[in-house]
Amino acid sequence: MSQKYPEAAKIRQLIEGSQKIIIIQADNPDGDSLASALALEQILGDLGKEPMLYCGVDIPTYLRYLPGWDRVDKEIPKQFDLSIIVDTSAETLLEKLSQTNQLMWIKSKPSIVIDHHGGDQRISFATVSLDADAVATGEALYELACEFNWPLNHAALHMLATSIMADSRGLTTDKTSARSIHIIAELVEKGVSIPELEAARRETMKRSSELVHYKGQLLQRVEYHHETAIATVSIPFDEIERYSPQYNPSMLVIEDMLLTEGTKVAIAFKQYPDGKVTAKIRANFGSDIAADLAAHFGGGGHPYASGFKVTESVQFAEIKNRCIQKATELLKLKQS
Ligand SMILES: [Mn+2]
Repeated sequence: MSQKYPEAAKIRQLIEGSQKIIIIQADNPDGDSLASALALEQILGDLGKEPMLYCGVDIPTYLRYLPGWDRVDKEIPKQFDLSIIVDTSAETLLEKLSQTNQLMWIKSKPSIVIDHHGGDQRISFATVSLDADAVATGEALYELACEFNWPLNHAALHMLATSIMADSRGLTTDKTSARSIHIIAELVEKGVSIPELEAARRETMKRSSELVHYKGQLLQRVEYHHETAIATVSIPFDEIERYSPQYNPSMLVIEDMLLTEGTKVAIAFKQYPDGKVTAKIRANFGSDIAADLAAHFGGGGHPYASGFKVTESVQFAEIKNRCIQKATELLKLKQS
């Protein structure tokens, strides 16, 4: 038996001694957390256990192509023997559990954490925490499955591959190791079809023909400032009303705006009838001004993705000009 993870023996012992097992995703579910939770559900089921799935927030629509997403519940069952928290080591991401007083129940039973984030954070009440050096939680789960000779049915194999492909962005990220690629190869040998996985994912990216045409209109209206350093687009309220139920108009074009040669920052403004203006900001690698730009207007976010909202009665043109000015200033500071 390999000794990849020193925590493995304890994990096995806890699972073997439990019947009802609740699998917990944090309040920011993604492709890795959901697919690894669903893989674990299959494995535990085949081991004769009774797995249940929990997540404090709704599973985002872009993940609903994964069969089984609708088994994820927002309530912790009254009775369970063990919890397994996947894909997080941050207690702050379990806020929904503490808000609803369900965290007490989790703390009253043994808890396993299976994660791969590699930071200093640990979930304080965990009985055992595995923070694997792996590109995805699915990779760590696969290693455990091999070590324990866990059964892997087709659905489990499919979900493990989905999890690894999601977090490694198709085996292209920094943390993708030779082992990650080997595991994908092994999963393919066991019957997983990567084209099938990709086709299912792409299906969720498809949009109505109306939205495709609208995206074209938005792209036509992109304005560039300071050569092409800053790209902006403005979305009036009638378009918000018409298209938002299908898709967020800003998100239709903002990534394409960032793909313009020379563009460092992309800003999508939305105009509301009461004078409110919102801005979504995205920045390209090396131009990490998004958080500072948003903060200047009372908003917030990350260095490469942020947003703000202005409700004071200022003309839209004025807000837009000030935003472009501030962005120019911040970009200049970056260069100096
Ligand atoms: Mn992950």
